[in-house]
Amino acid sequence: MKLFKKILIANRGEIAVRIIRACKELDIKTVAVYSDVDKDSFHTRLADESVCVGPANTAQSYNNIPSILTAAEITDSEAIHPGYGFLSENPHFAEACITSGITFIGPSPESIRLGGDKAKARQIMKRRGIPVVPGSDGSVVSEESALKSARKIGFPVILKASAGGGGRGMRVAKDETELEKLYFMSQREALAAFGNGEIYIEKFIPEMRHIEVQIMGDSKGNIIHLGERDCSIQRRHQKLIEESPSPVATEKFRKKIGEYAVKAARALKYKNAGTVEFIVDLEDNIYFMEINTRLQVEHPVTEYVSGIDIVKEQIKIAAGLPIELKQTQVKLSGHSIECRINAEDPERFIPSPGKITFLALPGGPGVRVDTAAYNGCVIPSHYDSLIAKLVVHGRDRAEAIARMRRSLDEFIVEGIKTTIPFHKKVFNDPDFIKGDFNTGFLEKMNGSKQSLVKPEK
Ligand code: MV4
Repeated sequence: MKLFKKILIANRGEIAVRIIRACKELDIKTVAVYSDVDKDSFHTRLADESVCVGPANTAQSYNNIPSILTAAEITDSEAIHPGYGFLSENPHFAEACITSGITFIGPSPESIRLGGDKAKARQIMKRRGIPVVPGSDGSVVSEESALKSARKIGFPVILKASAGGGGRGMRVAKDETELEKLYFMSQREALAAFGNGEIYIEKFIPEMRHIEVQIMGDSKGNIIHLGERDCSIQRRHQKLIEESPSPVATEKFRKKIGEYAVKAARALKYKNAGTVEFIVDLEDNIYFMEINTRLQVEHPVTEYVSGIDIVKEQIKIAAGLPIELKQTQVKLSGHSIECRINAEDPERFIPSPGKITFLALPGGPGVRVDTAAYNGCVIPSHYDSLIAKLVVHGRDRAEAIARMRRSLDEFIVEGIKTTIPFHKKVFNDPDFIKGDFNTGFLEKMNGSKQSLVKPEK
């Protein structure tokens, strides 16, 4: 049975390539969309058809809803896969697809809306009995209510934007005087960045691990999880390395965090693939942080340990098929790690766009590279700097680390700077090798100031 005849991929780069690959394996025709500067990009070549949706500027192309829907209509596409970023978590887009009679490969507009309101999501989860970090009940509506809530939970507190996620607009206040200042600062920043100034408050957890759980729901209400990913190695709230399983997870821990994740997904009547993010403190206490209602960049590590093709599952679920696996049939094996290879100066992490004059990709046992880069391609300056995901799998963490190290050595990119040298450093760090790291790791490794808490004078 054919799931769909044709799918339009509303994205670019490595994730568009990833989705086209899943479609090909399912014998589904593909339509790529591209902006002027992506005319010669790999995703455009790989798809059966391609449509220009506008100029380089994303507001006029990849984020342009009428343009994307028109491209779907003129090509007779039955469904749209949004990938990550761009329109993937835009409830209006999901709604517009449905209204146009096109299947949106993702959750319902209502789930997307709730997931996008971080303060509301926290409140919903708390009421369902899922532990959340002590903090405000929903958003704080005034400076006074922010102060009241902070006094109750105790300083330091962290201010987060309800519409944010991923760390933008975040501020840490160590006392009342700071909170007064930072409340308005956060609000202004959130308003400017997201068009929504709503702020909520959490107790600041100084040394946390960021651990997230891959979930899948179908239209019959079945929900399963595919284990956790540890994403604690971040810089300026950009994940750089992800792995599964987490070096701190025991069977018991996985069962507990998995149950919380499935419960969180149920609360939103979740269908399709999603991720529930948690904060894990030094005593292994688990707290719900937020739910991401899209396919994530780091999904391949879960694919490697679970043996499940998450993108193919997304397409089957969108076509109305049930998830075939029961939770007890999900078998996780070995260890997988991903390095995000960005077109960036590895010292200063500033973008390094331009022409790739020579490219050699690593390979061999247990190595996967997801990329849209090729010899002679041009990395435009207009988009995300992620150019490749280097993903390895081994029987255990030590084998995965060994495979990553030799793969980083095999990986040659000339013409632009990449984060490969940074990754080589991390994979030689004794604490990383021991699995002894948390979100303060990069700061510790090279003394770089990425801390949210200003050092005392
Ligand atoms: C926190 C936190 C401490 N306490 N929440 C959330 C999004 C992520 N990008 C940063 N986040 C944090 N949330 C509470 N209640 C500290 C961080 C954080 C962090 C988290 C993961 C990886 C690196 C980080 C670096 C600084 C702060």
